Amino acid sequence: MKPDLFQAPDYYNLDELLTDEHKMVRDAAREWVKREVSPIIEEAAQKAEFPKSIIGGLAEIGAFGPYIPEEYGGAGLDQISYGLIMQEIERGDSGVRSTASVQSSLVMYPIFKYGTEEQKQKYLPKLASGEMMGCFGLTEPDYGSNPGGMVTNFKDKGDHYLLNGAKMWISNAPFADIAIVWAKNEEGRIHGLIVERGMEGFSTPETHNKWSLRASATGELIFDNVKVPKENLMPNKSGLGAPLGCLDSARFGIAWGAIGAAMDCYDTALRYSKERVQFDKPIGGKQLQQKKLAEMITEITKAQLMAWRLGVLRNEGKATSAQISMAKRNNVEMAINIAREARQILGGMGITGEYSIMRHMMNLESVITYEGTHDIHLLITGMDITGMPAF
Ligand code: TGC
Ligand code: FAD
Repeated sequence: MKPDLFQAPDYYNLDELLTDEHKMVRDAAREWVKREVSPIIEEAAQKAEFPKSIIGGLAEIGAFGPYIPEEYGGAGLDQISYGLIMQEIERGDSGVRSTASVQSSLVMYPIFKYGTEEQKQKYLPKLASGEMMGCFGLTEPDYGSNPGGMVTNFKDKGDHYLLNGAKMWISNAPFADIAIVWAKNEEGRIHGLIVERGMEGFSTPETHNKWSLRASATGELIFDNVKVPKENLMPNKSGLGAPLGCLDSARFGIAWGAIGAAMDCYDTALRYSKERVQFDKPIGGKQLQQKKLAEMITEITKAQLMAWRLGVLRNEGKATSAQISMAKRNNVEMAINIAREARQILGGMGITGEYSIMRHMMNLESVITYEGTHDIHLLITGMDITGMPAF
């Protein structure tokens, strides 16, 4: 892969909206991605391997639980810092950002929000340092967009719960030490359980043959009469709103992360357009290529403004789930469109692993699908403005 010459676009001087702490956190993540992710990510994606060697570095830049209080090992940062870290990591690769999103918003967040003090003390510091990795099991083979229909269930057996069922498409599953598992009790109410690797009857087969998110490990979670200790149930919230609350946090991170992927594609295409000469002129001097580039920077700028405003609302505790859905949907579509256009600017070179664009484009096919599909987020906006669910 070519050396990483990334220069972040900031067309509307958005840096002026950031605090010194935001910029420090972002620049540290940016520098780390350039140093530790860019040199290895193409090979990891080609081999379809999650590069476990970067787990320690992710922890050091505060990517695991950025907004979890320091007393539990988190970085105690605000929501905009969280967003900026996700942006920088996804500038490197959406699969690496997935690992950080899952660990932060889908594993640490539910333990912090819904768990007991003992669970927080036991798991959060180890998750923050990367000593322990987690995954989040909501989706099932027959229940993807409609997780409320899940059939995974647990029964009260007196001194333990007995868990049965299966989850699929689970990021980090093949190597996770713990899984946050959403399952129904005998009354059909959804609860979150912390299932640990090594519990008898619990297995995590890897999902192979992916053309997308190849540097992220995806797998299934299979529960065959797994005895889960009663103290592993998170008691402080139940119902579908509990997992969906975690998704709000992760979707917010994705709204920022997608900007990173788009910035990388735009920056690569802009540089290439100035260097590549056809018909005796750089292709960047041709109107058709300028139209693509000008539209890209316009869309990136709009997405940056939306993410920043959403971050302010999240910091104030005022962002609604529907506002988060709108940003996730808009920004991921923006990124995938930019990846497709940027790929064309590079001509044949655009399909090679010499450049990051094709990898981003393929990754974004997962990002536009997971954490609620593009269609589902549109329906969430539709429901919010009309009051009528059309799912
Ligand atoms: P509905 O009846 O609308 O709601 C059920 C209860 O949930 C509450 N609620 C929310 N709470 C918090 N945050 C949200 N975003 C919420 N949305 C709804 C709601 O108020 C209600 O509460 P209560 O107390 O009245 O019971 O539920 P529904 O069954 O009609 O479904 C609504 C729908 C379609 C929006 C929801 O099911 C949905 O979002 N589906 C998409 C599924 C999804 O996003 N799956 C993601 C799986 S995890 C993943 O993809 C990780 S990828 C990780 C990575 O690698 O980065
Ligand atoms: P379906 O729900 O079957 O949807 C198929 C199509 O139908 C989509 O186009 C959808 O938009 C459309 N559709 C569905 N319902 C409606 C409707 N009511 N009206 C109109 N159209 C509709 N899940 C986890 O729990 N944890 C993870 O860590 C995780 N990681 C993932 C990693 C990857 C790489 C991928 C690809 C997925 C991951 N997922 C994870 C699962 C992901 O959240 C689901 O794939 C997603 O929610 C969609 O579910 P589905 O694939 O079953 O599609």
